[in-house]
Amino acid sequence: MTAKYTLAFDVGGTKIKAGLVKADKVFHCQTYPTEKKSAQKFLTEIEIIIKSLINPKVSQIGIATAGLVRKEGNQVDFVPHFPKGLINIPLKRRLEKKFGLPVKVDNDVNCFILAELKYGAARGLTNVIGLTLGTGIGGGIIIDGKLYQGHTGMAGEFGHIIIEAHLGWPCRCGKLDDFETLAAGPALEKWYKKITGKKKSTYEISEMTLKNNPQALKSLSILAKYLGIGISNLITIFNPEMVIIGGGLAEIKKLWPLMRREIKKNLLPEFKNCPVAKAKLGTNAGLVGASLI
Ligand code: BMX
Repeated sequence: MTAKYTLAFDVGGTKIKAGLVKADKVFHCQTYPTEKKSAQKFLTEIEIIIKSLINPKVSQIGIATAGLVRKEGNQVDFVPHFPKGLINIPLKRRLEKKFGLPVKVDNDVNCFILAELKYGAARGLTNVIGLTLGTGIGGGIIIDGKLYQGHTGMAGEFGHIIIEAHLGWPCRCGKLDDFETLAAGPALEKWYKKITGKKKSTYEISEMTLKNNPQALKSLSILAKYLGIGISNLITIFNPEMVIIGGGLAEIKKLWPLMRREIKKNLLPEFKNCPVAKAKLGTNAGLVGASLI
């Protein structure tokens, strides 16, 4: 039998990854800067990448993208972290017409959790929630073994729930003090700046935690406090078998005990045993998941 591949994309606010996916393996993986000047330029970029990767063994195109993806039409609808030009893009319709292959589009973290369910940390489970802690906080929900998409396909935008409303920190979605404003990657920099008055990158702060720098650890513990509030709320709502966490911040070793303690602190005894585990598939989860939607 001829091996069938998905030509998969993982589209983020700064970069686009693309490759050919078969099961959990990714071939010819390439990375490009996201073309943000206009929807037209973005679509042209996607088409050029497809032309460079497509071959007769490709049976479908799968696109994992940050942003809210509307179910009917698989249109990328509203993308808070992208420039205004990149909203309401009819990706599916346009690419299907041009390449004559089925095109599927879904949110990046929906794809992440599908990949973790099939090949990663959530294998064999049926009720799981996933979060990625990166530029934003993305979410994916598996209920009874299936991705829960909600009424219009946009369920699981965990980054935009409101958990505190006193700081006035704006999210790019327009709201103040939402979960990702307080607890994603850029938030670590903001907490560090609030404590020290100094600017350091997320990477620098994470390195400083390894050397037990007190201000870096303090910033991390504030971030963990907010992760504890958000994630314990999600556990209370979904009663999952497991919570899977991925994204850049999940690589900070010292975050884990702090975050787990803060989550437990906020939970009813009945929920305290819910395991909070690290994702297994690493940076390929989005591409692998794009082949599963
Ligand atoms: C934001 C939102 C989500 C996305 C999440 C993780 C945009 C562009 N993104 O909450 O749709 O899943 O970030 O995205 O609106 P990342 O950029 O951190 O990978």
